[in-house]
Amino acid sequence: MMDIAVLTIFPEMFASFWEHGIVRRAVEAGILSASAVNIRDFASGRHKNTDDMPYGGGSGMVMKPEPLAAAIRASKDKISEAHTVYLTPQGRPFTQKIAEELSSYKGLIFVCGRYEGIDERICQNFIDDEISIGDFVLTGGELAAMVIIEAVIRLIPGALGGDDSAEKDSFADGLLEHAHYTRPSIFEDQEVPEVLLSGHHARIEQWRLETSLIRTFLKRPDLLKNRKMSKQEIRILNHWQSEIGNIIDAQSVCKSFALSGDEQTF
Ligand code: 4HQ
Repeated sequence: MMDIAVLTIFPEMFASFWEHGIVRRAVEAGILSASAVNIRDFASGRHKNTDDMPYGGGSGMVMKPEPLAAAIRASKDKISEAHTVYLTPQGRPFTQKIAEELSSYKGLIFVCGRYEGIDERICQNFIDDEISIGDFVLTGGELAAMVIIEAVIRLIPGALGGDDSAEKDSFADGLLEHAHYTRPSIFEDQEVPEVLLSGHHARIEQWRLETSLIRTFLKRPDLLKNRKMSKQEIRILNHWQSEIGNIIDAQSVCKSFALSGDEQTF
């Protein structure tokens, strides 16, 4: 059973998130408990302010430390051994590996900032981990928290409804997914690759690995650089390399017969 608390001044943003799809299924399966906590409930004073002007001047507001500290303490009391995450562009870039890491905690607390962010003393004394979902600017950490929560929940055993689809996903083995097709077998003159209709399971698996590898090489070569390849994968890439070599060799033969080099622009 994983326990998740999200600390935010906009808890309503999470209502439909908790009620749909994989999050709802995980809660109904009894493997997840999730809630949004309103930081304002921990603010004091007549106006229950959660933000204030920045020391040193300048534009924008900063989230006050006291309500945040009280809200985090209350969540830590409820969730034993919780790992506390602050969403910020300064955090470590979120990856599937970090999703796997987070999925091993019994409890997660996500702190969502608004405005210019939270008082530095909260970062220093109440936060275990800072994570960014990418190099772009959001208005608050709420959407970033949802992105991370979704990626984490689907890794909890039983969250996807029994089958092994989490292991077969993009990134699970460091490659992009192969192409997918469904009926009809001909759509606007475009046919489904013949091998997929053959019923030959070994050849289908070989085709899928081959398209995964080539797509990864073409679209995200960076993913291949830091990845240990299997013998079969090396065999596939060697095969493509020699096919490409054949094409280049054929060009060289043409060139040697050509009188002018007009076709060769590089
Ligand atoms: N934020 N990845 C919250 C982000 C962000 C990101 C900007 C977080 C504003 C207050 N969070 N502050 N990128 O852009 O996680």
